[in-house]
Amino acid sequence: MEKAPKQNQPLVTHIFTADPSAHVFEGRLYIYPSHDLDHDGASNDNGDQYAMEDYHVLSMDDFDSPVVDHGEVLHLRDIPWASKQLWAPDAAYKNNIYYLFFPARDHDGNFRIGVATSASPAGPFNPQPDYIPGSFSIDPAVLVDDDNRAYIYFGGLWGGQLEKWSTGTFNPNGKEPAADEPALGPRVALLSEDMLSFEGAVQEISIVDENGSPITAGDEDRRFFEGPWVHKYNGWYYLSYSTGTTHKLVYAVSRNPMGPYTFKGTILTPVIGWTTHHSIVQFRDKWYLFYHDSSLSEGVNHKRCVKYTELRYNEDGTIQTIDPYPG
Ligand code: FUB
Repeated sequence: MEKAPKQNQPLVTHIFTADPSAHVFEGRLYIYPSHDLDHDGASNDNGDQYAMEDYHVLSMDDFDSPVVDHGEVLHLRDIPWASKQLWAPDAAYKNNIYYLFFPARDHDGNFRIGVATSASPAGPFNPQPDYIPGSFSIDPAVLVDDDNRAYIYFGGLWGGQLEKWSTGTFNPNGKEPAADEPALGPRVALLSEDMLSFEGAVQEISIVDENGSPITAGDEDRRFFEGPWVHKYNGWYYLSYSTGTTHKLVYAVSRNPMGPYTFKGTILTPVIGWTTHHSIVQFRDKWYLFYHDSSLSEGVNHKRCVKYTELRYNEDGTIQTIDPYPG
């Protein structure tokens, strides 16, 4: 058990953690991170350095309480369809069941998205024997809306292979669009009532600028790269994501969970390390950003640590930009 966390400091230091998906379940905060491995293997744009093999769940009663590590809740060896790289997960609650959604490479080397279930938010999680039919790419994030419909958002470029799925089927030579063409958007699908499959077709989300023109692939300060997250505030859907090559967390808003979304601004300026990945959650009367950086390993990209900080809205609903290293 670790001490009570401080804002902008690692939540835990006994393991490397990343990609935090935070939720309030049963009145407590639960964080579903990736569990980074401490290794010196190859590092490349394909993401081979992110060689994670299991998931841990972290939780805390509130921000004044110690962080509990619930230990290993799911391991690669127990997932029949997966071969390697358990990347950024998310969790959801519906039907009195907790669902863990996670990406991994299948036995052909393609990223797919799987589901595992538990009676407890702290796991352990029992994986389905196969990945979600029709799933691809990485970084699932699930929103259970006020009407109890559940939407799954996902996608990521480069190692996450999204550009290889732009036609709907896998093309090993698939490329990002030209700089002046619309960028690839994250994907969204409605989840079936039992949360184990997609209902209807996977759709691409359009992200547009203030004039309604699509954000282009060359607009690397604003285009989607990976790590989609959707939360709801005052009746608006907020889609936030990483810009990858420019290392920002940015957001866009819509009245419809499936978009189109209008680009609004930057949530978090670049952190130490290449990747930036986050979640946004309301706990009691405040909002929080959970994110990661590589400060715990002094800058090693694949040895990251999860942190949190308060997130504030302006009166017009825009989000105040956060500096991860204040003062
Ligand atoms: O943790 C592995 C990958 O790095 C995630 O899936 C991406 O979002 C990036 O954080």
